[in-house]
Amino acid sequence: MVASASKCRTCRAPAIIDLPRHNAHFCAEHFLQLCRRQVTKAVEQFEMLNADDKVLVAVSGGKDSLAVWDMLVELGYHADGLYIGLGIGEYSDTSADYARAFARDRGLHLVEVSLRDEYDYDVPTASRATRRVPCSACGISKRHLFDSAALKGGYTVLVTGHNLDDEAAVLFGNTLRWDVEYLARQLPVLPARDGFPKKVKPLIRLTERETAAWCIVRGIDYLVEECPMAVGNKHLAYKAALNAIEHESPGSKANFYLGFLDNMAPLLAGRSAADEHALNACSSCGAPTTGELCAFCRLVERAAAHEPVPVELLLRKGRSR
Ligand code: Q46
Ligand code: ZN
Ligand code: ZN
Repeated sequence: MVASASKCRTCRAPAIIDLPRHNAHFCAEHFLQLCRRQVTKAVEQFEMLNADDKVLVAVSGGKDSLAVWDMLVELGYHADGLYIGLGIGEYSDTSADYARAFARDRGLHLVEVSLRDEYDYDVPTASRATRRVPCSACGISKRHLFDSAALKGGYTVLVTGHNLDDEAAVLFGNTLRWDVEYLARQLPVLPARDGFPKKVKPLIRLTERETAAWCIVRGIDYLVEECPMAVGNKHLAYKAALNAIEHESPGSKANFYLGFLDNMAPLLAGRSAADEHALNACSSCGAPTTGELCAFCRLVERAAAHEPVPVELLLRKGRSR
């Protein structure tokens, strides 16, 4: 990760990582300290968590979600995990193993929900049945199940592992389209309202390289493989573009996203039409929605009636496009 002669900025011991955007190298101990400080700073600046919150962390088995769960427990929060079995072939089976092993080894509680077992469908089938791209069907499912699991379990906050790279890439996409509606809602904290739990993103000040390094230093085994459905996703192209800029000009990514939060987000407050719609209860599941039936129940209706679609079928289709 780093040239062997480099020394930690704080203690001058041999460094294990260089962080060009901080123009410094760090040893393991002071790297972890920097990560904790960045998370604490985000939590405090945006009033994400209180000491007495009951926290539910959405975990996928990947580096970000396991790192944020680990950090919050280490910082003294009461935090349980939530794993959603999306039914994306082998990827989902392996990701579940990582999430379970993490929880088991640390004596933590993992709530599990399986789309196939509990709702009779999986993401590839929902994608085919609703003619949506897999990530759209997946997103509708995850958002609904995050909300319902948090409310059912009496959790006060739902945490996701979105990091600086994720948020900067989403911001980049929203800016390229000047999508004011999405820009106005791209905040690291969404307050609880009308049957939705509070949702927060404590990793917004850490890059994915840093969360991966956190896991390595802390001995956390995580699933390195990305979801096979992400191939060809625009999000990955935006990340690559931002990485190229970051390489030339370290710190650009943080300036872009954190600068947006400081300078632009306040100007957009109140510009989201979604905040204005009156919500009523879904006639099937009771979740808040603008229509009669919520998007999740409409998706389940069609996906559960469809014969199961193996993930390989969608991947083959993706390759031949
Ligand atoms: S899990 Fe789901 Fe992601 Fe896979 S299908 Fe897309 S949204 S890429 S975070
Ligand atoms: Zn040090
Ligand atoms: Zn519903």
